[in-house]
Parts: sequence; C-alpha cells; structure tokens
Amino acid sequence: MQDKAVFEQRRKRFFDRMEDGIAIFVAAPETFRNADVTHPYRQDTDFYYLTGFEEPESIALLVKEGNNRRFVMFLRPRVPAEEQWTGRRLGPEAAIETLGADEAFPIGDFWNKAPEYLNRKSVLYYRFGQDMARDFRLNRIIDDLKDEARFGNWGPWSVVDPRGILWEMRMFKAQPELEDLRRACVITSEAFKATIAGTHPGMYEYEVQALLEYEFRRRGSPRLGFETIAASGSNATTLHYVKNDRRIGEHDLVLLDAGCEYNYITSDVTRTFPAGRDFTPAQRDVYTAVLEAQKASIKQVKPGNTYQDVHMTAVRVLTQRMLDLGILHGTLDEQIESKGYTRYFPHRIGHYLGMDVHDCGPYFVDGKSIKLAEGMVLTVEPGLYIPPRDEDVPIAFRGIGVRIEDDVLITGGGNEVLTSPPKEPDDLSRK
Ligand SMILES: [Mn+2]
Repeated sequence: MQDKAVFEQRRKRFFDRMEDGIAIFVAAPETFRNADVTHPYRQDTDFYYLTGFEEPESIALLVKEGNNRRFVMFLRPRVPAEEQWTGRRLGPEAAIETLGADEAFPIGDFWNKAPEYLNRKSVLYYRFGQDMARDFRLNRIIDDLKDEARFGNWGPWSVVDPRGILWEMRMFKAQPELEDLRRACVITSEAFKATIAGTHPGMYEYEVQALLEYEFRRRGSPRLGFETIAASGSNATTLHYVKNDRRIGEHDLVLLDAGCEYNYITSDVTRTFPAGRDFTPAQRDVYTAVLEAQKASIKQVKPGNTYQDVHMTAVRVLTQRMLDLGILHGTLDEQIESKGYTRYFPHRIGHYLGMDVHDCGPYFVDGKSIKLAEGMVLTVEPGLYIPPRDEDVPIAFRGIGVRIEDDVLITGGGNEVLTSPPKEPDDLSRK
C-alpha cells in the first residue's frame, strides 16, 4: 500500500464535497474463471482511490454529520484456517492503524449494522446497478427505516451517484498520482524499446506480447492496465485485436498497444514498427502521415484548447495526407464535411488516462468540447487503418494499419509527453 496519508487526504476532499449523509463504497467482487479458479483480482478503482485497500469482500463507509466525519471499514476477519489457503488478511483490528479507519468490523456484520448507519441520514451516496441483490437489500433497509417514522427513524430521501464527486477529483492528477504515472510511463517506455529491438520476422505475435509483458514485470509493474494488442500485418487494421496468434511475416508492420500499471495507475502506448529491416515505401508513407498528425496534435494539447481542437488537428493532417496518397479523393473540405476520412480513421484522437486506461471525466459539457486544463492527462493516438480488401485504395496500401500513441500531461504552460519509445521511422528501421 502507498502512504496512507494519500488516501486520508482523498477522503477528506470527498468529505468536503459531500452533503451530510453516508457514502457506501464496495470492493470489486471476485469473479470465477472456471470451476473454483478465479480471475486475477484487482480492486475497484474508486474503492482503492479512497481506501488504499486491496482485499475483496470489503465495504467502506464515509459518514458525515456536520463536523463529525467517520471512516468505517468492513473487511474479512483473520481466520488462520482460511488464510492458510488464500494468504494473510489485514483483519478489522489492524484496519484502524493500517488504513486509518475510525471503526472496523468483520464483513459478516455489515447487514446487521447497515440500518444504524443509514438511519436519519438524508443523503445516500451509492452506485446502484452493480449488484442487484445488494441494491435490493439496501433499498429494503431504507424503506424499513421510513416505516419506523413513529419511532423517530427515517432513511435517506435522496440517493446520489458518488462518481460525480470522485470523477472530478480523479480527472486532475496531482503529486501522488503523477509520481506513479511517471513511473508507469518510464517502465512502459523502456519495455517497448527492448521489445521493439527483440522482435523479428518469424516470431509469433504472442511471443512479442510475452516479451513486452516480461519487460513490464521485471521492472516492478504488478499487472497490465489492459489486454496487450500485438497485431502484425493486416491484423493491425482491427482496432482492438487481442488474439495475438499469428506468425509475423518478413515485410509486416507490428502494431503494439500496451501499458503497465504501477500503484493502480496505467500507461498506454502504441508503437508500429517494421518486423524486418525496413518499412516498404507504402508503409513508410502511411507511417509518416500518422506521425505528422500525432506531432501536430500533441502541439495543440495545452490549457485553453479543447479536446476537439486536438482531434481536428489530426483529422486535417491525416485527411490531407490521404488525399496526397490517393487513398481519398476530392478536396480537404469535402472530406471533412462528409466525414469520409472516418473510413480509415474511425476513432477519436485519444482519451483521459489515469487509474483506468479509459479514465473518468467528461469530454463535452453543455454540448461543447471541454477545455483542457493543468493536471489532466490525455493520450494522443491518431491512426490509419486500410482494410486488406478495400478496392477503392491503391493495392500497396491495403492491409496497412498504423497507430502511434503517447501519454501527454497538460501543464500550466503547455504539455509534457511522458512516454518516449522511439517513433522516428529511421530509428525503427534497423537493426
Ligand atoms: Mn489508448
């Protein structure tokens, strides 16, 4: 666990923003893969953000009544016979000291104690819709409290999704988050560099994936931020290709899109590079178009510019270059007006990055593209994807897919690119 003061500070900020009432946060459930084998466990992002606690089967309450603020934890008790199988648990006694909880109880007590915590609270902060049985039970408790009005009891009258507060907090990265993000970006960059150097024709895509993920792990990353895309040849034209089971050919490009987590913050990088000695002329044409678009877009990432400004910069460069190469026809204005370019650049320029790879936060407010501001982190990842059997395109371009992605922090004066694997075509030819 990171320094507990980080989580205490976050809880304080949440308390400051919430109205008098109670907020309930639930740990991610363990999910079964097959038989009694579970998927690798990762804590729910919002739960971890506020508690720093990584165990499943736990619930955190933030209770606010005026100046009286209490952080209450429910968690698995210490049971040596169970811990012999699944490992050491923190337990309620240690939760006070280790997590900074004001009160802590075994998770089995939660439903018995829930009515007393919910009683006479006007606002409940809770995310409905993740577990119907739990939602139903909570709702029942609230209704039962209201039925006891003659005894002076009542349950919350309004239910608020806590993500409204949390996501505004998580969207802007400050010191503790930035330290971890920088670390994730350095590990990812170094691992990409090693993997690009270690990739050769004849390898399978999954070997490249395994090499990259080994390079992440040996540098101290506990897990991936998302499934690795290792796409060779025309597989790179499938945006979220994760089969990774094809043998890489002599003249293929390899598109590698991956990122490691560090302290629950992830990086997200894409590089596209020739598996063999060099780009073919057509590959180089497409590659330099995407690189030019990426560089131009990154320049637009600064306070006051909008997300849409960054996106449209890429659209203009990519569209113009596709017209130059005979991939599109007509004029720049016509193509932009008709959105004809989306046939080969179908996605947006990038996304917020943080504890979730597609991190929280609005992109449009009141119908207007949001203005970028210091502390936000955005990926910039233009791409061109020419389907292998697109007969409207000169044959040399068919089946080429290129994406180039870096992680960009918005600073007071502009931006800082946090990721650094090679991307100049001459640095990617070898070898
Ligand atoms: Mn991305």
